Amino acid sequence: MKFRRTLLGLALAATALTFGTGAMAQAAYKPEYKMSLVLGPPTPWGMAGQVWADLVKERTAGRINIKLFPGVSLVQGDQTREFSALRQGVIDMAVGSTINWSPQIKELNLFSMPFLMPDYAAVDALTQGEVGKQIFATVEKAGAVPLAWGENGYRELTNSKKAIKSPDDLKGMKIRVVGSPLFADVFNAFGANPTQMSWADAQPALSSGAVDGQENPLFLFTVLKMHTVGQKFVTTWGYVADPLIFVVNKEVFASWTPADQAIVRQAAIDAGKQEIALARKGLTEADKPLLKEIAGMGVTVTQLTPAEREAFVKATRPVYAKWKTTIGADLVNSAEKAIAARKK
Ligand code: X2X
Repeated sequence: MKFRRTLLGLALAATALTFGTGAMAQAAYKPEYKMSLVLGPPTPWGMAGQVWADLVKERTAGRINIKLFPGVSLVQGDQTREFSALRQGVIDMAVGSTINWSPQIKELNLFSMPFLMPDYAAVDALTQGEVGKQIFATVEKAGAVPLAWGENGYRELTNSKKAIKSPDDLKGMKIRVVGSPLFADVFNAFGANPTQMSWADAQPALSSGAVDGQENPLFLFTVLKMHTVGQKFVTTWGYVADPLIFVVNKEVFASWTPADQAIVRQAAIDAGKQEIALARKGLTEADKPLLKEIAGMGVTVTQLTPAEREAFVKATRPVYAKWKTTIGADLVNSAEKAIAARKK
């Protein structure tokens, strides 16, 4: 009898222990995780976040619940503080642009180097190759867990004044820029008047005419109907494209089981692939339907000839040389080599 009681006691203790550890592991999971984004759905960027969150919820059977905070609302719209907030744990996870994190991670300026990436194959040669791995190692060292690449896209020039065909056409024009001083250097090289401001401030500045123009991927032009805030001219010059990076705060990532970590990582990769296709829609087909759609809004769309484009490239060479040193010549050289070797 005594023996049986002891056995029963042991069994009960073991049960308590099992439940105990279970409860502890569960307690480490937050009921909800905060995901920061600049642009929400229906933009490709916003869809990247939405698809990632949905896949994670489904594949973890609701163990990991993610809420989207577009408009970088967790940092009051100040997008260049997003990475610091992520590192500090104010933000649990994010899909963020390399431009917005480049004030904290100088290597991310690589993608903002003027005219470095002439086409989508060049973008892929970087993000999907060795350079991409190096960049992820740098992000990891900076204090976050990078999981996958997405894409904001080629940033085309829009303005309210005139068709831009040469650097001279930009003289004196007030252009909104964001991110690191690299962008100010680029627009100063054209003799323009760049002003650094967040996306939240850019929209009223465009409406009121406080700035004449801006640069952003063209899906944003159609989603926001930028022609209604006076942006009547678009120049496709393909000077830079900003990738997006899916990241998770280090402590948050470490709090998940290896199986859940793998799920979150794979969901980011899957969402990233879907999102990149969406970001390129209308721009990779031969007749570029997105440009037609914009022209249909009564907007003058200027596509530069190779010779016209070359004038912009030339004007920015000193900026390129200066920033090559800041970013790290080795990394920039690797990027140049990867692009030269790309499959078109
Ligand atoms: O602010 C911008 O221009 C945007 C939305 O493209 C970024 O967050 C980099």
